[in-house]
Amino acid sequence: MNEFLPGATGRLRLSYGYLAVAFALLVSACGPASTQKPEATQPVADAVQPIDANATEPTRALLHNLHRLKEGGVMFGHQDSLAYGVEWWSEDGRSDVKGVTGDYPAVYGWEIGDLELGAEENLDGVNFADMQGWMKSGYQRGGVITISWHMNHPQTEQGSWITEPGAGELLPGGAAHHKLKAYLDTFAEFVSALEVETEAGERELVPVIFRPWHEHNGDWFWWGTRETSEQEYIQLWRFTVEYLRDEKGVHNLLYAFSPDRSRMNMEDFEQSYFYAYPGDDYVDILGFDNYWDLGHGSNDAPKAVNQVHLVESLEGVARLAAERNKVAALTEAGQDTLHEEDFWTQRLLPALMANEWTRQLAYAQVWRNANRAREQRDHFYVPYPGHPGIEDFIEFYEHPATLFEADLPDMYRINP
Ligand code: BMA
Repeated sequence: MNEFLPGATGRLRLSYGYLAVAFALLVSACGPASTQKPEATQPVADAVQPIDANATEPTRALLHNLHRLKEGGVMFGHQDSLAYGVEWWSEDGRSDVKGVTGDYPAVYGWEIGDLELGAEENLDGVNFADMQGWMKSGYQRGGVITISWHMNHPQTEQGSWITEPGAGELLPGGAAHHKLKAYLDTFAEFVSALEVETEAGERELVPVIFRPWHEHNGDWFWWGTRETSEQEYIQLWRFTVEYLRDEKGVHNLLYAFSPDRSRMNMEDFEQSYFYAYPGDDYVDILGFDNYWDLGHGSNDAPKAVNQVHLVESLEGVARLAAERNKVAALTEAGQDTLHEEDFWTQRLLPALMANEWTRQLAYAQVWRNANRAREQRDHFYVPYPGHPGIEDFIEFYEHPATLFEADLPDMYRINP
C-alpha cells in the first residue's frame, strides 16, 4: 500500500509530519493546556507489543500506528457505514458519511451477532458475505476494521439482551462450554476468510480490532453484571483470547476492552473502569462506550455537567492506557437521532480536543444509521443527505485533528 492513500475528496493528504504541525497549531490555538503534560513515551516500536506474539505483520503495524495517532489526530469511525444508511440499503460504494462529507470514515465498525447461529445475515439484516467484502474493501482503501458481537447465549440461543443465564456454564468445565467453543469457531472461520491480495501479489489477512463482551459493567447483556460475576467475566474473556489465539491460530486480531460509561463512578474512575478487567496480557486497546454524556435521553444532568464528565472519562481512559502502554479509544458513542444540530462542534469535538490527554485517543466511533424503511423508526448517529445537521458535521470533518479515510497515513506498515 502507498504511504499516502488516494484522497477521495481532494483534501490535503496528511503525513505524520503534517499531522504533528497541525497538532502543534491546534494546541496553541486551544490556549493553555488544562492538565499536566503526558509523560514522555518510549519510542513506539519498542514500547508496543500486541498480546498475540504471533500477530501478523499488518496487525502489528496497525497497533504501532494506533499508538502513533496519540500525537496525530483522532480517527472517526461509523458502524455499518458501507452496508446501509437512513435512506438506502446495500449499494456498493455508498455511506452516509461519504454522502455528506465526500469521504469515508477511517474506522469501520461491524457487528456479527447471529453468525454463531449459522445465519446468512446478522441480527440487523446485513449479509455476512457482503460484510466480508466491505471489510476487505475498507481495508484495501486504508481504513481500520473493528468487530463487535451481540452473541446469542450459547446454551439457550436467545439474544444477547436476555440476561439469564449468565456465563457460568460456558466456562471451561461448564456444561455448555463446548457450545461456546462452537460459537467462537464460527468467528475464527469468519476472520480467517478475510484474505486479500497485496500490490506485491501476496496474500494477507485483514487485521481486525475485535471488541468482544462489550459493556459488561451494565446489566443488559447475559455477560453483564446481572447473572455473570466479575470472576466469570474475566475467565470468559481470557478463554476467548486463548482459544482464538492459541488453539485456533487466529493472528489477525487486536483485542479491545469496552465498559460502558453510564455505569462508571466518576469519583472513583480507575476502579470502576477496571471492573472485571482481564489484565494487560489480554487487552490491546483500552476502550469505552459513552452515549451517556452525549445527550442521552435517560441522563437528566445539564449539558455542562455532561461535558465535564465526558472530558473526565476520555482523559481517564487515556491516562490509564498511557500507564500501560495501551491504545485508548472511544469505541462506541453518539447521540441517537442527533436531536442537537450542533452536536459535533458543541459536544464531541470540544471534548476530544479538551486537553493533551483527551487528544491521545486513537479513534472515536459512532453507532449505525439504521435504514428507516426496514426498521420503521429513526435510529441514526451521523447526518445523512438532507439532514439539518450537515453543516456542523462538515465542520467536525474539516477540523485538522479529525481523521477520515483519505487523511490516514499507511496504517499497515511500520514507518520509523
Ligand atoms: C444496538 C441497536 C440495535 C442493534 C444492535 C446491534 O445498539 O442499534 O438495533 O440490533 O445495536 O447492531
